[in-house]
Amino acid sequence: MPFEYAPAPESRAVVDLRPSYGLFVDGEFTAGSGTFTTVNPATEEVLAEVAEAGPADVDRAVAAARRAFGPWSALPARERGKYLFRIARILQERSRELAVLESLDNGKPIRESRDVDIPLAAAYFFYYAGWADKLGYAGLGPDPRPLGVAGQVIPWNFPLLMLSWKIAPALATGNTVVLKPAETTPLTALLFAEICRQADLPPGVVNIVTGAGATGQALVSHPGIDKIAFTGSTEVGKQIARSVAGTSKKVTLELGGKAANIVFDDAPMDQAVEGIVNGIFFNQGHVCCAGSRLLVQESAYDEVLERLKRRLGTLRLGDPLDKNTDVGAINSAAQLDRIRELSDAGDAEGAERWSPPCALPDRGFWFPPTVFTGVTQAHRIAREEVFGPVLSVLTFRTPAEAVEKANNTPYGLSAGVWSDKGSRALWTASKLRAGVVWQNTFNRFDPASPFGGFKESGYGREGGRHGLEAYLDV
Ligand code: TAP
Repeated sequence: MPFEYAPAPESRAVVDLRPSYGLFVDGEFTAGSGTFTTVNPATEEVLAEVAEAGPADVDRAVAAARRAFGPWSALPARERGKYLFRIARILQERSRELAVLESLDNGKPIRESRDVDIPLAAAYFFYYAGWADKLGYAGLGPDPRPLGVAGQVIPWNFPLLMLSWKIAPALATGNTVVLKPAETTPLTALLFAEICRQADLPPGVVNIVTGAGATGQALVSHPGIDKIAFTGSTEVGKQIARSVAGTSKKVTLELGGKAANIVFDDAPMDQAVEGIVNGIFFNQGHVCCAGSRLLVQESAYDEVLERLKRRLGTLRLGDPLDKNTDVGAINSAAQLDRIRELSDAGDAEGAERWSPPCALPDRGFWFPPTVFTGVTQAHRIAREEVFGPVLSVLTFRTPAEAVEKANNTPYGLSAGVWSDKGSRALWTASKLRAGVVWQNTFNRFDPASPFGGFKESGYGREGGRHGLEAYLDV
């Protein structure tokens, strides 16, 4: 490190953190059946007390969404679009407040919440606002109809962004929603509820029920739900699929991943190393489409590893609100335990662990950027989703071997290919069983592009024109 950085903390003063938050039902904040606390994972400080929704609260929220559905779906489509444009603009206006709150509750660096999460969340609202009055031209028939009430359950890794992926297309197509954020990251969803009020959205169109897994279960099993949109683990996704079998509920599932990031020896190396870092250390690796399996062509192995280690030595881990921070806190103690368990399994199974010198703060949940070499396809760290800043490195000799190894996973959400040769990249992409394949980049998102998985990574698509279909009776 040639010099030290001075601290550059973003101010917390922009956030008006309340001591307690209620459920958002029928346009009002109300009490639930109990409460829980949400903490700052970087310090373990309690941020707020949050209402927990029991089955009766979920029932109230579904009833409110049902009452709102008639008038909302009957609104002229361009009027629905205006509400979405208004919400998108307020997200932009309040972006600093949302970014700070997201970093406080989630532990992600402010650089990411400020430059990625919040701008993208606004972009999804802008994008679907534009579709609201053009549904007849989406290639889904002349008069596609909304489904009714959508029950939506989201995880903690991109709280506001996942909310926007769910709520924006649902509202644009004339549905109403009941959304459950993750237990550890409810705060930006509750600020979004305030934004719905600020935008004068009619009561009941958006309802937010906070709580843990049991609240999610009460929501997805509620008979008044017409459509379920779930993002989370494959295990819970399978439970949901089983619980809706035989009902008329429509379901989309966005589940886990174990993406291969394939680096050929003709890759643009500086770019590739940045892409590897962005692929697995962005958002502490809490990314479903993270490039957690690096496949390097043997002839480039020494060069890639040397450059990668040098680059990792410059990453700054620490206070998520510091604008110089690259790697923030792990979202929860439970997730930290999971990362430790799988990393220990990597050691036990014979892989070689490496981390740059990196002091971890005394309080909070932290894990250093970690690279495992000597990984085989049989190792747990090559097969299971770590959902943390842990990269497994494997090698290959030929393109066919790269493809075979990349596809040797029960998942199929994303993949990356690094090569200067277009024909090689396209050949490889066409053989990969993954919903998204990036070439010479990684972890890029755009509202116009569909996203979703193959195999155990789920079914259905979110984003783009395809994302409309999940909310329409076509
Ligand atoms: P999960 O434990 O599956 O939790 C996801 C959401 O479901 C949370 O809101 C959770 O509530 C709730 N939930 C838990 N049990 C439930 C049940 N039986 N019925 C209904 N809802 C239930 O996953 P996670 O640990 O939060 O997130 C990590 C996983 O999400 C990873 O596997 C990751 O790959 C995946 N993920 C996928 C994507 C896409 S787009 N494919 C995006 C992000 C994350 P609580 O949080 O309160 O427990």
